[in-house]
Amino acid sequence: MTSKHETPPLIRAFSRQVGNRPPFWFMRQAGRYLPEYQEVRRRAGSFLELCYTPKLAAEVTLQPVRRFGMDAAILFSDILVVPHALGQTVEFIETEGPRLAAVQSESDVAELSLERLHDRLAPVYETVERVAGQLAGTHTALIGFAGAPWTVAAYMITGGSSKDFAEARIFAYQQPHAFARLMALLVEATSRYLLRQISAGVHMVQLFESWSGLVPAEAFSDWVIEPTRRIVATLKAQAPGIPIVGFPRGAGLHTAVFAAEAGVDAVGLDQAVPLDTAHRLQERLPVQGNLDPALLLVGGEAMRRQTVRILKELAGRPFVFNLGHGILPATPPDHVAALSALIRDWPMAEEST
Ligand code: 1CP
Repeated sequence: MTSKHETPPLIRAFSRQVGNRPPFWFMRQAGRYLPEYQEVRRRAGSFLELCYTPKLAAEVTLQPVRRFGMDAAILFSDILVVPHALGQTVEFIETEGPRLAAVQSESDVAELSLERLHDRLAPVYETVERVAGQLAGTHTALIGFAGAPWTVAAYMITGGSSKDFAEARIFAYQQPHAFARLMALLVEATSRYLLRQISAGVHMVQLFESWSGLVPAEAFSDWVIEPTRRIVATLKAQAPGIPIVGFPRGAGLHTAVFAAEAGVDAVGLDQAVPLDTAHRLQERLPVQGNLDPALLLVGGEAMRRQTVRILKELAGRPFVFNLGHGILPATPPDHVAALSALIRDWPMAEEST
């Protein structure tokens, strides 16, 4: 326990402070790899029901922190609650993933509405309040999040997951006006949604641009950087001091431009980003990443070796340890415990290399 006014280590890292060891959390740290999650998930019935039941959502948000002692809890919800709150039909099918009533035309876009946004998302804000209340007085930060507009639009247009989201790109090229209208709506909805998460008590927010790797180079500025920049500008004006992390997964050569132009306070990196590139990016802003989730699943010496490499290269500058993407469902919880211990004990772990 600590005083209410002490800043959590995670938040200090985003104001470019470097502590003894970097703070850490893991994308998808709550979820199917944890037996205690499976138990609550069964009780909730459907996945969306779990997201919209504050007591249960708060419980699964806190489960990984209790077990592993990460420096942050991430709100348990999903990026697709925003389309749902805009009036689109969204379901999660057990073995298949999300299924949405695909947006196929400008009239489909016109049917979506901001009117009931906060109504429908009220349970999510209540989850934030509950978790923030339980974390008050601890060192653990609470992370809010949303999908970035391109990634959310890709699901909305495709009607579910996809390897390449070709339908979404085709829609953007064939119906540019409808696409622009959808993106503008998502910029507005996402800004409002994140501002409410902030007033309910999150300490920082992350924008997941999980599918930025599918955006053609010529469109990267219009589809990824500009919408993010607009959300960031609104948040900075209305909630200054709340760090914003952008995670442009798969952005490759565009990552540095994203870091320079999107206005985010820190950039999340996937495992394809070389560590020397990450190290150079730290001259401009804090970075977060980027252990391959497959190495966490494998565990042992291979996991340890790459973790030490990442820490040696990045921990001397503003840095938050994370994975390059979400925890895989088959990951043994023991490996998550071992990784957490390795980071927590840094730099002592270095001596045994
Ligand atoms: O219990 C279950 O069976 C559902 C599995 C599950 C879980 C645990 C889904 C379905 N979403 C979530 C939670 C979730 N989703 C969190 C919770 C907090 C945490 O990290 O612990 C977060 C941050 C997300 C964000 C999310 N959802 C993203 C962005 C991050 C990423 O993974 O790239 C995306 C793309 C989604 C969509 C989604 N939700 C769920 C599925 C199966 C999918 C589709 C993924 C795909 O297209 O491959």
